[in-house]
Amino acid sequence: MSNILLKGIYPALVTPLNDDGTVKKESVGAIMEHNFKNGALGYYICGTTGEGPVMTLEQRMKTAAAAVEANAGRGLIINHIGAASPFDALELARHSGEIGCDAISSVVPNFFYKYSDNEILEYYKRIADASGLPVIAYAQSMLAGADVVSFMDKLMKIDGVIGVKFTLTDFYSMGRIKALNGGDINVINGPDEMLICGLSMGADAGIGSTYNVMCKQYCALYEAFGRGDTDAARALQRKINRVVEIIIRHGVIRTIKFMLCEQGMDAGSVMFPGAALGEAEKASIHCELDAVGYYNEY
Ligand code: MN9
Repeated sequence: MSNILLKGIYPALVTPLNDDGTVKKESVGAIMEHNFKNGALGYYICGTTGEGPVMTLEQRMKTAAAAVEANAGRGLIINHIGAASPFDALELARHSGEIGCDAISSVVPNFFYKYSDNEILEYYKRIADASGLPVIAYAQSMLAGADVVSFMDKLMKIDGVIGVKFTLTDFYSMGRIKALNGGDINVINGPDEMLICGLSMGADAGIGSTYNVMCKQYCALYEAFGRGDTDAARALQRKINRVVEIIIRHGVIRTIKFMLCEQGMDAGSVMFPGAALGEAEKASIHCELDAVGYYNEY
């Protein structure tokens, strides 16, 4: 039986927060509803975009519960549970299984210590057992420079591990990872501005921050690529990247939250110590987005 679980476009959901850090439950539902309408097949929650690593366990559990409830079985909810303390990660893993998430994901431990491959493998084994759910590794900057292909080869031998969200830009390694396990491995593209590159090297799906605000365009790109229309896929990637460039320049999470607010979804503030956008910068973002046609042509 194939283990390929993800096929298509999954926004890395921003976490809508009040200024005091409490989760705006209605807004979680509103942002998910908006993106379901535009073709999302589920959500990756509490990752980098979702600010999970800087939220408290309570914030993270409330976000996950709100997402599972709003999802109502329609798509996949993938909960990123990586945390500074592995005990917190285990607790989040258990909670994900209890409340009915569909999969969990985690960065490798840890920001502060360099663990051996065997220690890291033990970590993934324990979060898989604690959750009882499929596990998707998250390869990002902490794995840059490591032999990510042989690491994934070892990781795929652990029961429950089904693939990797690959947020590195070494697409040669991505292609080699997709060849592991006879191709029966979920490889998910991380860098939104290079989705077409990931698909070219065999990625099954994409998870990304800017999908929150351009889901329809990303789904069209994914479909164009799937039917072999590379020219159309490239044109869509270029169009998307005009907006991505603006988002990156002004700060990814705060700018996406502002864009959602403009479209009637109250995505609220970013986590402390992230600063809010000032009124002048908001006006400038609006003008820049208008200039590339975001309000009419996306
Ligand atoms: O994994 C995100 N990567 C990080 C997804 O957050 C490190 C991407 O969606 C980026 O935010 C996006 C903009 O650079 O590609």
